[in-house]
Amino acid sequence: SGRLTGKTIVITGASSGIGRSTAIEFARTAPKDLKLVLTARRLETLEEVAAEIKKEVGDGVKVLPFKLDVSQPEEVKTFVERLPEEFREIDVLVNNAGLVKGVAQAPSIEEEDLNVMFATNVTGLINMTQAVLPIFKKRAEGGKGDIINIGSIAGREPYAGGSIYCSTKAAVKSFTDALRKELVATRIRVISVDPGQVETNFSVVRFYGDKSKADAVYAGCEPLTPEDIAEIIVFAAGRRENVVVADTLVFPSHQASAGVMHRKT
Ligand code: NDP
Ligand code: 8X3
Repeated sequence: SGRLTGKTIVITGASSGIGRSTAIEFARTAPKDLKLVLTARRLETLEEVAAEIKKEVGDGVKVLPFKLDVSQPEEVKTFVERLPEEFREIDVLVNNAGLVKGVAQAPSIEEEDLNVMFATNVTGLINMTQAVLPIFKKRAEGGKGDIINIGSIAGREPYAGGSIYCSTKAAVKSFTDALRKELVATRIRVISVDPGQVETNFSVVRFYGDKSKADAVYAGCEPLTPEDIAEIIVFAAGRRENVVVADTLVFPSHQASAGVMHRKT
């Protein structure tokens, strides 16, 4: 939509799944004068996404692949100053980077898994928000810009074998909802998108690379595609300035809660 023309958009975790699809969807929706900063740990994969966007929409969209590990506070703190000047006037931050590790239950949860999930999903998201908000707050009317946080059904409904991941997403929900209240006197929009089951690399990462275990998660189901979530993110960012898509929960039709899944046998 015309409302997105000329915007600068930062996406974390843009090398795969929902983040990657969101980058492509923004480019398709606003193929003129958009600036996309694509961040993740894998720079080469980001470069492939950038090439794909260029092939599809041409040179109207400027894409900057940028290596950034959100779990490293020092990298995040210096992120904005390390951007080339033409990409620093950020309008939209999509806090999408996140992961789950394992299905272990207490007291068998690996310390490393616990730490990486919190450092990425929670501290990383908060640090990114704090790095970008000062740019938003300099603008008129108390500030302007969009923070779009990717939560999860897991943040609303914790399940056995997901205690840590669910805790991280509950923390994202609380941070998001508090932030919206803190910024109520501004034009800064705090937007939450909470997906249910989406087929991405998510379950492959959960099972430490075991593809057959990941596939079993979706057996007999028709999960959402990352494009489905990307469309909702881009829709929210493209609304009229006074419209805040504050909170969304998105399921595929066979899913009715974290645990209620209809499987075809
Ligand atoms: P993917 O595994 O496909 O993508 C995850 C992305 O996060 C990758 O681009 C990865 O890039 C990036 N990432 C992971 N760790 C870091 C880090 N430390 N710093 C920067 N980037 C990082 O999974 P999804 O697309 O499914 O996940 C995206 C978000 O959606 C997550 O927050 C997830 O919790 C959430 N979600 C997913 C659901 C699902 O069913 N798939 C449902 C609900 C929410 P790289 O490895 O290159 O760093
Ligand atoms: C991912 C959804 O239910 O697999 O956030 O944890 S779930």
